[in-house]
Amino acid sequence: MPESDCLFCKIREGAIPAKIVYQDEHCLAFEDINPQAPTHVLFIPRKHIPTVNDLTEEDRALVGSLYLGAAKVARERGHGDSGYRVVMNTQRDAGQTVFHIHLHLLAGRPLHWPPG
Ligand code: IU
Repeated sequence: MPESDCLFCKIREGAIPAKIVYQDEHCLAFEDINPQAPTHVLFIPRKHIPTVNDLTEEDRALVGSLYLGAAKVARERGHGDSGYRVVMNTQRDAGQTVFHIHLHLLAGRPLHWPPG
């Protein structure tokens, strides 16, 4: 899919509205439109990267920003001690539906393991 057709690139550009809750040099985060838990936030890199398979050495700082951002928002919302999950679905069998990598932050209820 070309970047111009990417839903999350359009959110990054402000062309599609989203409730932005975090931003830094490398990434931004917004509320998931179909939340699966009381906290369900998606952290995306500003750079268009379709799947985890497409990460390169130059993306190390970017990946770190996704996790640091998720931990910050989780702590701010009071989930630091009770717990939260960060997960990045990759390709069809894992349920990836949007091909611009995104780290899900899920919290606010007991999260079962393994996920379905
Ligand atoms: P997945 O890991 O690719 O399955 O996650 C995609 C997520 O993007 C999913 O949780 C959707 O609810 C979410 N989402 C969104 O927040 N806004 C949208 O316009 C669309 C999907 I389409």
